[in-house]
Amino acid sequence: MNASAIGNDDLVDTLHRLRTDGYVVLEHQASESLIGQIEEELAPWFEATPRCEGDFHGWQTTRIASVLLKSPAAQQLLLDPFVLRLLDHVLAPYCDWYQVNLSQAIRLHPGQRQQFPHRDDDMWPCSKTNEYMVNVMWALSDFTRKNGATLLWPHRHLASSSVPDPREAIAAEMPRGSALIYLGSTVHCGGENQATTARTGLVLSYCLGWLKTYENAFLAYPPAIARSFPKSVRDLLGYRMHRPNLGNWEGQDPAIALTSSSRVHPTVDALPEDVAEQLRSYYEMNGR
Ligand SMILES: O=C(O)CCC(=O)C(=O)O
Ligand SMILES: [Fe+2]
Repeated sequence: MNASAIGNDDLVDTLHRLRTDGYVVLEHQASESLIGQIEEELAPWFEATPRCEGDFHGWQTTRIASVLLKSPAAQQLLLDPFVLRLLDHVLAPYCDWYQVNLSQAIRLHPGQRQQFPHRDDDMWPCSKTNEYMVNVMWALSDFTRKNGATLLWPHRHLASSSVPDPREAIAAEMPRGSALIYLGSTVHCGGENQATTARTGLVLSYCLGWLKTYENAFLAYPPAIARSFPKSVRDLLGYRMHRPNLGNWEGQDPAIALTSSSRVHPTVDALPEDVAEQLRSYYEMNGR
């Protein structure tokens, strides 16, 4: 990974492009050896997993879920420091902490038609005044217009909904190891694969910590599995309390489920400092 070479100017510039265009490409963000390792770990899963069923997920497409388990090396991409710094600006101001929305490897086989243009954040059916999610599509193969590179409609995240003109789409052409970052509000879709070889990407997506996620993290990575993950990954999966009081287990920080199966616990407050202070002054003022 070359994130350490990225300075603050790059962060400001990348954030600006992400917010303005709705997407940005970081070329060669991951090392060839890391991408090779992920590819190797996912190969048997791609071999074994049947093709998707449905017009949205694509009939000539293979998708692999629970990637952080099936490819432990992919956890390094999840924790890419530069990506996390971007999320600190785009998502962190609107939640206690942001979380993994999904991990999904996507292989578009030759003949896969163009996907329906959509906004991923339409999963959450409400009007939005800030971003709810950010996707990172890691290129595990080269992405070209011919093999189905993700199509994006720049600036459409700011516009009203209507099916956009395919002629206005940009194809996120990028070499293997690059990262396409796009907002949940960005109109996009998988391209048509007119090539003779597959296009493979790995989507790691992040969303506000208080949302219901696309992939159920606690079934994908139950305590017996999550226990062996680094804390930084477990935190991103939601093995922590989202203040105030969201996501607890037996009234406690859900992280205790990794070390204890006891079901006899006190329910404890998990409050942000300003709320805790509000409660304290309420009782002080009322003399109790
Ligand atoms: O495969 C791609 O390029 C994009 C897939 C996508 O947008 C989706 O499945 O939501
Ligand atoms: Fe999508």
